[in-house]
Amino acid sequence: MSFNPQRPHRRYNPLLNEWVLVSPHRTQRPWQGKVEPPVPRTVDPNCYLCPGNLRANGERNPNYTSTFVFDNDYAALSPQDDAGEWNVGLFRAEQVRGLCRVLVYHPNHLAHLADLTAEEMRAVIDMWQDQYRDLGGLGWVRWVQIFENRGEMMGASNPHPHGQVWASNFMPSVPERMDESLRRYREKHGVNLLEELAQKEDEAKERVVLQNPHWMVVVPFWAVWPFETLVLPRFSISHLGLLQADQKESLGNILQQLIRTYDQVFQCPFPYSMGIYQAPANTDHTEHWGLFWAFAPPLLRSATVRKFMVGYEIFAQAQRDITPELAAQRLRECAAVL
Ligand code: H2U
Repeated sequence: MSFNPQRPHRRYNPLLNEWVLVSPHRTQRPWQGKVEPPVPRTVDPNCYLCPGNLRANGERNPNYTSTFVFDNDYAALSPQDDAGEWNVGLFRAEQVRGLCRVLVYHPNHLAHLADLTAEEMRAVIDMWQDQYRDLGGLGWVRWVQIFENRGEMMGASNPHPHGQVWASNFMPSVPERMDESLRRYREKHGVNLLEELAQKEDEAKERVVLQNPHWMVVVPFWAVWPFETLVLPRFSISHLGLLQADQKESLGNILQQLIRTYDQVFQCPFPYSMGIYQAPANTDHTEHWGLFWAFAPPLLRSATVRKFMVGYEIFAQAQRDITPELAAQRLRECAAVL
């Protein structure tokens, strides 16, 4: 097979059954678009996530000393499914049920994940695990989505480090597609796609950014965001509830290393959306699933120039300029100076 990755091509994403257009020759194009000023990190005495402070709904936070979880005061989902339904020709709507919680990592308003001690990071992982067990333990929950938006550029409404969890009685569209792809792959090839992916990336090495005995960070072959990564386990595991103590310790370590690496790329707190994928809850057959973290950071050229998902990408298909291999190399270089 002959393949010149420096020429325009498209790459297949087997997780989502979709393609990304890769146009490496465009990296030289001039940029006169939007430049965003860096956001200074300052303490806000009225922060609604800080210990002892008032939230927008008038409730007061406890004087918490570690992690802190509360029901989102502006939840996107409600535990009551009382909307009814509408099913008239093309126009279809269904009632849904769910819970949304805010997951605060630490009392310190300025401490990000990578700033935490190993013990504090472990508390965050324990919190994710508890949330999956607790919400997945509700018989009606199908999908537990844990995520974090870091930085104003990614829509974080407050710099105090926090994530969220949304649990729903339905499979959201992206995991639904992933479920379908993972199931089909297992049926066709008799192996778990995610385990195969970790093994093949380990062999190929060129897209591996970081690794330790339990985990590896790769820029996926089909990455859409310039410095997109996946944190994959090097062992079989389908959900957070099954994580063991030593796996949690090395997970905390590699996640912190990854965030420090990101912060090195453009010498700024690298904005991202991070999401945790794992098997659907209350579902019988999940052998095709795996636990992994996905990081979607928007920065492209500097601390202030981001990639926009617009134009061709809204109407036709995702597109990237620098190749995933080059992005992985750049990230490895940044990791090496830490
Ligand atoms: P983001 O920064 O990722 O938007 O998360 C903050 C969440 O905190 C957001 O979903 C909630 C918002 O609804 N929130 C509260 O629940 N209570 C508040 O007092 C303010 C914000």
